[in-house]
Amino acid sequence: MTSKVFVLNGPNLNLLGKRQPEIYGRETLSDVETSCRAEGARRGFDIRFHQSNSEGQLIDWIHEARDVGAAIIINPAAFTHTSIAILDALNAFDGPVLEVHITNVHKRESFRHRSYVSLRADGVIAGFGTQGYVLALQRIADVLGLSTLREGSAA
Ligand code: CA2
Repeated sequence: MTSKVFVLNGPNLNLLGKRQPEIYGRETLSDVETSCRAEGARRGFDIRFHQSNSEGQLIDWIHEARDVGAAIIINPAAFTHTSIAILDALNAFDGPVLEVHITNVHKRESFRHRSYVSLRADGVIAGFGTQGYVLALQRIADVLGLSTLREGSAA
């Protein structure tokens, strides 16, 4: 059966590529989704790609992943630094969890240096731009033991 990998995105990431390109780059969230689906196809993943500005909705998707998901990649955006509720939901998920940040949060304001989600994450990717999502998928493939690329796909 195809492994379902949840790629979850928090508040304001729907504005990616439309505002503050000097900080977050020019790729839109739709471009990120396309890259994740392409990498997912190479790795044999069924990608569940979501974005919400609501904490409750993100938690509901984490709960859904408890039932059907093999792994979670999450950019919780500002909830990274505030949400014990998202941490609690991730703690109830058994598979690998990778935290992704487009920017290097450690180079930014001190309030971005603390991450509740990192208390659960198996790994954190920060500062690699939107490429971080694809790197996270490659890592998930290794962790799940599904690193073989599909025949005919570009590496
Ligand atoms: O670097 C990241 O990926 C962040 O998770 C992005 C969050 C920020 O609160 C975190 O500290 C680090 C902000 C996401 C907002 O994205 C925007 C994109 C374009 C324009 C405005 C906001």
